[in-house]
Amino acid sequence: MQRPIDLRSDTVTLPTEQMLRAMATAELGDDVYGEDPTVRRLEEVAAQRAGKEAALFVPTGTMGNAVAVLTHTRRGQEIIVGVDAHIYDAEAGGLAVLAGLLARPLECPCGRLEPAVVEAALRPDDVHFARTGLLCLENPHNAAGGVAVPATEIRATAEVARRNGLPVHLDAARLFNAAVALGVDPVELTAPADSVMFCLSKGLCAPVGSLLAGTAEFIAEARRNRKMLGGGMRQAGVLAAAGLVALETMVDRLAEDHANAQALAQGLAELPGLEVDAESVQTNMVYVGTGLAPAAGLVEALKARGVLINAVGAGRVRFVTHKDVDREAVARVLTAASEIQG
Ligand code: TLP
Repeated sequence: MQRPIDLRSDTVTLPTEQMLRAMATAELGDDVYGEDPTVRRLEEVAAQRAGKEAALFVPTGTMGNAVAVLTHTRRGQEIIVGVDAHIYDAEAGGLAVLAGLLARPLECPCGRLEPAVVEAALRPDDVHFARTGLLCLENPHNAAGGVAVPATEIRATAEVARRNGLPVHLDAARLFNAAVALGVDPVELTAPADSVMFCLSKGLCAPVGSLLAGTAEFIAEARRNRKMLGGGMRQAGVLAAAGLVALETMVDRLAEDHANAQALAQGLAELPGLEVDAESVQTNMVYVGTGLAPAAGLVEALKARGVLINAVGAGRVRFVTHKDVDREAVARVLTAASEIQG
């Protein structure tokens, strides 16, 4: 029996040999004392790649987002966010529980928060209202299909916040997927935001780790909030070492994952009973509607044929391509799916 083809997420990727070697030989110290040279190096490289003054290494994207909102806002404020943004929809209510925020979830068609819609959601200065404290954008937008939102559109939405003195946080868990898909430097996408979070542990294949980047002042305060959440790690250089290799070696190859996702989408679109918009697939995610058939049925039937995917609703599933899924694996997935749908 062959190993299953795991398309549940790009988070399932295993570290490369080069990462494991770097981890084994990393120079280490106690990072809470600021003495881990490998973490420091990663934070410097990450800040540079994100075009910000400073960066902070955090264990997960979820913690990076939580630290960001804690650092930008005060309890009782409102955060403007897309209704299906990860930070609102898939981070266990951290906005409310940890940061004491009210969410102002807005429709976000195709991963875009329209400037006029954001403008209309801003609270006037009135004692009845919570103060608007933060605008959060996501790019690529996961639930919208991994779509990469161009810099011009991010800038236009962020500009509304800027004009109104509101900080902007960008959840760019898959920042480099967006940059590769759009053919731009990541800095173009991050520039409109005050802070940005990106992950090393997804398509870049590091085992653990994300970065939060922003001004030096913001990151100094974020460091305190990370400690409060229990994210002050000691010899974290053992993880940062893999992150450095991820940034050095794994960014350009994301284009392969995108091409494989496109091939998968086109193949699935030909099968009866599946709803796929191959044209909208820009990065490494393929969301598929299962029509009237329950998504769980397709998940189980594919699992029986050695293909793992996730249901993301009663009638919707997600396939995610990554380093450990090559073109031959895509062909096997399509064969398995055609046996079921045929
Ligand atoms: N996303 C995971 C799941 O939680 C859905 C995945 O498999 O896609 N922001 C965005 C846009 C994300 O997609 C994710 C993870 C996170 C934040 C959180 O990152 P982690 O998993 O490191 O906490």
